[in-house]
Amino acid sequence: MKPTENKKVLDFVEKSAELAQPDEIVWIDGSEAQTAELKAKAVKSGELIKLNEKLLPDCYLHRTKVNDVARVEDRTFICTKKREDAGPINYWMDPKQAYELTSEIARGSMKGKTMYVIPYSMGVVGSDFAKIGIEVTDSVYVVLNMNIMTRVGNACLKALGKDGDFIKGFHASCDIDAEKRYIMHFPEDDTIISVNSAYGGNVLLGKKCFALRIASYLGRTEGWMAEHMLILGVTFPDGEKKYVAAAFPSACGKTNLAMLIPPEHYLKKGYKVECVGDDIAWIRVGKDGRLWAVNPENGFFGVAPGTNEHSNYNALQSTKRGTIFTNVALNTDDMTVWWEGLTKELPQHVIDWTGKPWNPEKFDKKDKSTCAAHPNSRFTAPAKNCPCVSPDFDSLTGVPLSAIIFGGRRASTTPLVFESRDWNHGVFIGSAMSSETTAAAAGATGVLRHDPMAMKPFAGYHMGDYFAHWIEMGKKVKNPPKIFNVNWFRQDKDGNFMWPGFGDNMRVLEWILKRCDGKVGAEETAIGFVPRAEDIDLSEMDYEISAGHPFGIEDLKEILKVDKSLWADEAKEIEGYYKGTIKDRIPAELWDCLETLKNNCK
Ligand code: OXD
Ligand code: MN
Repeated sequence: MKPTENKKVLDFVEKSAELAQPDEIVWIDGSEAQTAELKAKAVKSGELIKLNEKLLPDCYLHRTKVNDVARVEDRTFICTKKREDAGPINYWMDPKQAYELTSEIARGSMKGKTMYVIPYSMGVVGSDFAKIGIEVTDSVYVVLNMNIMTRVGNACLKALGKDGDFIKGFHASCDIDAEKRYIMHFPEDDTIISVNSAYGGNVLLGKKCFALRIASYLGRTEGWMAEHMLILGVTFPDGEKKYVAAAFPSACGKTNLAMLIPPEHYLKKGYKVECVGDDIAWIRVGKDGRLWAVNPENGFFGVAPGTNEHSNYNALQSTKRGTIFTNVALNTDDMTVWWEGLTKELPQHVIDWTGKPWNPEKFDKKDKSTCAAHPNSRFTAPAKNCPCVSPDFDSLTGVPLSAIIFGGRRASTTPLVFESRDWNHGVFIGSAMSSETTAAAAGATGVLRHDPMAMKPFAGYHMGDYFAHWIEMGKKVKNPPKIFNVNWFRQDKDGNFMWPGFGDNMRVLEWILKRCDGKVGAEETAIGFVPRAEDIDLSEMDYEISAGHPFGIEDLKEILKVDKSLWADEAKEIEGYYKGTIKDRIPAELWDCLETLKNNCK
């Protein structure tokens, strides 16, 4: 029996089945019994490897094909009727052509297979923020991951009722042929089509495809925002709680910041940090004139390498049960998982992410091809596992934002932290963000690229219009959050990181939140307000920049410095990006900010 009478849902499922021709259709109901059955099926087929039940209960390992390990930005399209509406930095395809092309590829591709229908909600079912999607897929791996990452099952169909609208998602694994891989978005039709991939970011359609690309488009038309941001809450010793949202490009530490453990002396004073979300924020203007945010996801799709007890204890704990690992290494001594950075000692009996025995003697930190785990290997872990998950995680109203933080990976130029002069200047700072590329997307790593608001790969429409939407939102908020920029990645001339990052970022967060309350001063510089070094708490700091060089106030001064000549170059670079890449639709307010920056750096 079909679990819904919603004709639009039934039509979508029928049309998808007509095209892909599966042998059977299974509706995902969200029950534990069905989930257990699917896990057993995936283990039997070899899609999942069951891990040690004692050490990692209900955890599994999955390996993708070696040609399918990251998001593929050059095969990700925004298919609007008018090319210019997708803008200059999205790949565009005519919708008719895109439908024809993907239909051709997907036709008959589920023969002999099961098509699963996943009703899911981004956001708590029934909240004002929540939106429903239906994803059809031929992959059990996708079903099981969506089950962790979103709220899945009959409750979503019930919320949809007989006539409710939803985002249609069609995923067919086909032959995982990289040449025929397409991730298509039709924002004007509320539709996503993904073929020939089985990597998370390309196929868990609720995540980047819906919650960012389609949702950013919806947000613009409906007056809200979908952002690539973590959300965290800080509780002060007096019990007051404040929330912050922060946008960093992929694999730049959003999960680490979202789950930060403050240094010991902060904990002793009673500070607490709680995680509301690690990747995506949906933000609306509340009745009180503040911005309110929810995390529409229900789990973490985090980068595994580098995660360990010290770097991110909370993330590691989150992966201890009910987790699906993708492309990490398998430790055959005890059927647990391993990745570079998990332990100092290298395990001796390991199968690498491609399924081959790994030779620890050949491991060379600097050569990614010798790694046991893929650099973009991931864990899909339920948010409720996280020891510091916020009690507001399931809040229907979301949390009010005191600050928005932008950041990127910059070896030079950008100071540890600075504050914008006002909302529009903050939008300018976000629009001018650039960062060194990481393994989260296919292509070279370590190359500096512009990534406005960390949304370069995720804005579902013209980037100039997206900037204008930010400016418009600023006009609607009576009490806007203050906007900051941070850079945890400054390097000295020998390439050593000058700031410890991780838990010590609390010191910067404290300054930021004090600024929001007007409790601390700052120095006005050419680029905005920068802390006075003595206003950042450096007590009990334990970091050596390099051998015999413990971090001190002089180092802090160095990474707070604003070098006008570097910023004059940066202004030229931003101007080149605006004029040469975005080209049009950039709001006048941002050109004014650029002019001010140029003048300030003369
Ligand atoms: C992610 C990404 O997976 O940004 O979150 O690539
Ligand atoms: Mn992300």
